[in-house]
Amino acid sequence: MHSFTQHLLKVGKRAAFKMANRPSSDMAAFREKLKASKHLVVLTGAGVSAESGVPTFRGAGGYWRTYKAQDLACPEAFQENPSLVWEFYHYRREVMASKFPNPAHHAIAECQKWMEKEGKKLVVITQNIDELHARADTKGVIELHGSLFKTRCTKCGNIEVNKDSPICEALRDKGAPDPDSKGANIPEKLLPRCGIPACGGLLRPHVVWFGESLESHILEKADTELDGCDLCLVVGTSSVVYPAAMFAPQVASRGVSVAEFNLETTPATQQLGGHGFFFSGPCGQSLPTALAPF
Ligand code: BJW
Ligand code: ZN
Repeated sequence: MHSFTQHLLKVGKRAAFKMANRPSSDMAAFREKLKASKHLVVLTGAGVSAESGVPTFRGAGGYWRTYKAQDLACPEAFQENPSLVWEFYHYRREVMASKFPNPAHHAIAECQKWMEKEGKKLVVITQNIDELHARADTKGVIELHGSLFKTRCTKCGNIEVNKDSPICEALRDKGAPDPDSKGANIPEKLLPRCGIPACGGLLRPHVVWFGESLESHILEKADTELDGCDLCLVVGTSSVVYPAAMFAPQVASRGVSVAEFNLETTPATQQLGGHGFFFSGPCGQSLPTALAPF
């Protein structure tokens, strides 16, 4: 055969393969899968809280002062300047007082309720630390990256729920986000300290920073759900941060349908395959339709 014809055939085959393996945006077909599902996993990222007014990490609002969130969400930053990192987390804790779950969080929580009534299971695995899923009344949320409202002692390891506002007097009125704000340089002894009298160590936010391992019991719980689910939703995550970025491909490789809800495609989208779904647009609009009770 003429090499040019061969080339055309190859290109055509590749295009046909791509088309067949492209995720579908057929909502009715997705709803059929949902109706049949007995074990649904919903993996969420910052985009699920975006319509509540919580900034995402890699979007335009992902800066605090002149720092990218990722620059402060690492152990090196805390070691170098715990005051600055505490100002950042103190600010984010205070901001959450004026933020509320949005229709996406509520749709997931409602779906969990009706699935449970039918003897089925919906489990949320979130990368978010804002606790908005729990505030929407979703039960048993698996928090991969910890919580803004928990502290961990750097000396004795004690973990505690802490919803104090401010978390300590020295942080009162600190943490302003504008780029020209100066660091408060709070001495370590005035930063949040461990309440265990014999300890008194420096507290840190109980969150997972870059380069740190996720808690093994949390990862095991997540793995069990991912291995047992028969449908998976991936909502509002850029799918670039590991290990969460592996979860959708891991489920799709078992031949299970994964439905992605995002404003834009992500590295996960190409790995959903022909049995996957992609729904473009704000999830506060798409999820209430997708997860409406039957
Ligand atoms: C909407 C929307 C709307 C907006 N509707 N959608 C393997 C390969 C390469 C690197 C690594 C690897 N394994 C580990 C690493 C290193 C590292 C990593 O992944 N780096 C990558 C960046 C390359 N991972 C780690 O260090 C992890 N630890 C680990 O694996 O330990 C073992 C190990 C260590 C080192 C090397 C090898 C192994 C720990 C990761 C911890 C992440 N921590 C943070 C901070 C948490 C605390 C805090 O909040 O301050 O977690 S970083 C930040 O990213 C945060 C988020 O949970 C996480 C994910 O971000 P997310 O949620 O996806 O947000 P965005 O902003 O990125 O995306 C928002 C999306 O929403 C976008 O797609 C929008 O389009 C969309 N959207 N509005 C629908 N209305
Ligand atoms: Zn302690």
